[in-house]
Amino acid sequence: MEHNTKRIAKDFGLDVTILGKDKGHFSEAMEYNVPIVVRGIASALGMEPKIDYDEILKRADELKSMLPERMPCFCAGCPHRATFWAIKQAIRGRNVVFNNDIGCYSMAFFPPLNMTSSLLCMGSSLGLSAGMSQVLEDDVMCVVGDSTFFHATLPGLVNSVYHNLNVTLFVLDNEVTAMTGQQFHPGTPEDRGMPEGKKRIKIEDVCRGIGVGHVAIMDSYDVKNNVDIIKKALDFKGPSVLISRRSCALHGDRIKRRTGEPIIQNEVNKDICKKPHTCIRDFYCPSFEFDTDDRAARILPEICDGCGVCAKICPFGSIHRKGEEAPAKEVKQ
Ligand SMILES: Cc1ncc(C[n+]2csc(CCOP(=O)(O)OP(=O)(O)O)c2C)c(N)n1
Repeated sequence: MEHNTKRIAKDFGLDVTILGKDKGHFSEAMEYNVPIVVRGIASALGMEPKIDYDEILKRADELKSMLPERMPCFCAGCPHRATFWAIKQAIRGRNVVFNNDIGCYSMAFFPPLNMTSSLLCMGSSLGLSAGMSQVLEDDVMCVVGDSTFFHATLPGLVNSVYHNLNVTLFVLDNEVTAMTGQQFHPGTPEDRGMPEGKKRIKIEDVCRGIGVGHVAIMDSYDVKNNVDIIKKALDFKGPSVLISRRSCALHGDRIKRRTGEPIIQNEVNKDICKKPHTCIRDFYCPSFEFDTDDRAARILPEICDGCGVCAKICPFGSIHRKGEEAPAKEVKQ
């Protein structure tokens, strides 16, 4: 922008000084924040900033240290959490390379999942996997979102089919471009808020059309069945695509609130809970709270979105939907 501004000024013969990165008022690299911008403007104008930002930042750091540390995590009800839970069970005992991509699912890189081997840039995961699959003995898998599939994964998929590579691609289809604010994309179903006049393109149709030999669709919340579906895809020789489908929890809940569909939350039955804390430590859903009095898990009604996946993964079946006695079917840990 700075160089173009200079070019335009030159074209119009303007005798103006243009200040910016070239003269060192702003840095060439890294993200900007308010103090950086204010200091840059002040230095360009030869002034001292009127606010002492160093003091404010020091104070903010002090306050930050008072908060308990927590890794960024998936929202309550996020289907990605359930998909990764199933993937974790399915790859147990296998040598796997798992390349990540850019979207909400990038968080699988962080604890407690620690599940992916690389995280580079949008669309990189299948390209990297395609290369790796030609030199590694391991199962090579990668994950993209539905938006990233259309935006930056198609060339890698064509390449994988053309060379018949042993890669498994997970497409986490949550209907929207969740991370950047739930925008629609070509795969958003027409009846889930897609603007009128747009035509949905189904991810499975694209994959089959390109010639992917093994394409399966999973319900992200159906953790138990998904473990077997994933194992089968990993055993398949050639490129395989697994589409894990469930609405982004925030998007889905917004539609439910609009249509009046009830959100039935879950609760922990403290008489059954043996306090393994799987739900807090491993499942890492923000709707769980640790009760410091009795060391049991508690579900916060203001956060729980009623997805019910916690009930499926609880090793003691101590979680159930409010108003129901029995938990959902247990899933082996
Ligand atoms: C080349 C590039 N374009 C755009 C972005 C901005 N961006 C970050 S995440 C994202 C979309 C993620 O959507 P999706 O893959 O569907 O995953 P979700 O967040 O829904 O799980 C975009 C467009 C980017 N990081 N890189």
